[in-house]
Amino acid sequence: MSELIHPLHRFIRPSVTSTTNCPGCGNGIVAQAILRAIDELSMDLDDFIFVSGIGCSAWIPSPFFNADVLHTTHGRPIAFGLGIKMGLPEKKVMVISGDGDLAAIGGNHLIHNARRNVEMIVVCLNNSIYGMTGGQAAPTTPMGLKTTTTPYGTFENPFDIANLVMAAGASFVSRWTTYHPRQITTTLKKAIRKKGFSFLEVITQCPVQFGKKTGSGSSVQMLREYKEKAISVKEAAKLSAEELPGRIVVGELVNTEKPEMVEEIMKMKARASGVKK
Ligand SMILES: Cc1ncc(C[n+]2csc(CCOP(=O)(O)OP(=O)(O)O)c2C)c(N)n1
Ligand code: SF4
Ligand SMILES: [Mg+2]
Repeated sequence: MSELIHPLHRFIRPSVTSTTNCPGCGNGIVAQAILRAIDELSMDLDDFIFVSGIGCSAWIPSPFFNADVLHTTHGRPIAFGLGIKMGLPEKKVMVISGDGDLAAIGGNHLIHNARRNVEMIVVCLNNSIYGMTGGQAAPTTPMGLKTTTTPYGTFENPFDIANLVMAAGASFVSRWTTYHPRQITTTLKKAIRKKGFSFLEVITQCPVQFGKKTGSGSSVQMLREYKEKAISVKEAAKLSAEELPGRIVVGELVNTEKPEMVEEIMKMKARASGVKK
């Protein structure tokens, strides 16, 4: 009998034989959706440079993708991504990291590179917690939740990351959940082709650190919750502000054209050196 090989297997680094993910973690769903987008665009991993910070989700490209990957420091993947884009503008830069990495310690890199509209794809896996380090409160943790660092409940209002990035000026912003893997792939195909800062927030399950604390428990239960809470941008527009809390607005939040910083710098360099472009 011939061996069945997964169609995306060729994208996986041959030396990888095990995973760091806990059973039921959403990371695998997102990893597969990303690779499927690259496959469906008939692109190659050599067209990309992947960058991640530190956290469970940062393990997605490194070591799993058989590609050029920078597994950087906590909070800094977007800064590394900008450096790569400046040096190798022909490459697609894809940052894959967590809500803590991108919106807490890395928050300024996130908003300023969204404002600059630097061409890169940023996939933010938002599990509403610091997963890898043991379940500390993140800037996305719901108000009142008891976590390792907030034993009596959090007392901070959480960020809506996609809205934050949209307000900062990114030209493409979208949100889905791990209940929507096909939509993640379709969105990423658009994001990869976009000239500008393309941000995809994926609400994802961490059954071990987050699910245990909310009582949601298993990843199946968490996926069911995503299904029930998800509402399209169009449907959400019909609801009042009082009806929206507790819902997850999914879909394309913004898709617009505006100057992209790396291209503007190249044009300026050409002007400064007297080369007409
Ligand atoms: C400068 C610095 N501060 C703190 C840490 C510890 N640290 C590593 S990962 C992490 C949080 C990870 O959370 P997130 O980015 O949401 O990723 P997840 O594990 O949830 O996927 C923290 C606080 C670190 N490695 N470096
Ligand atoms: S701790 Fe949570 S985010 Fe990290 S691998 Fe386990 S389930 Fe996934
Ligand atoms: Mg997290």
